Amino acid sequence: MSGQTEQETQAQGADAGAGADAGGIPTLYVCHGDDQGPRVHPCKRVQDALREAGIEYTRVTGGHGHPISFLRRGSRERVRQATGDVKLPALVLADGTVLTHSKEILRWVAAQG
Ligand SMILES: N[C@@H](CCC(=O)N[C@@H](CS)C(=O)NCC(=O)O)C(=O)O
Repeated sequence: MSGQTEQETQAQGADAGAGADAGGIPTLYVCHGDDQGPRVHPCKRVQDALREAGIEYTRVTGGHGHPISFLRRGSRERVRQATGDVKLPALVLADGTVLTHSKEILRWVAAQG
């Protein structure tokens, strides 16, 4: 299995975290598509990479993702509070560092080896 925790949290729910969780595990904010769909999907790509690298993370569904901004639905206020932006995917590291582009996240994952 993967190193992923089962602690999925809806970002708009009352218990959504504001960043990395208390245990120092990074928090990954993804769109509603999560890690389904084609490998080209950024939220899937970063989760595949995290799993392959054996890096544990907490997944938060941050919103209904869509490349066209006006087609996105729902508030992303919790994502903005946690990451300073509304882009998905975004990874918040234990030290509070925010990685907001899938390429940046993939670079960080590759550097953990
Ligand atoms: N170039 C960005 C694209 C990210 C992207 O397209 N994310 C999807 C969700 S996986 C999306 O719909 N983004 C717009 C959004 O945040 O709704 C990346 O690779 O991180």
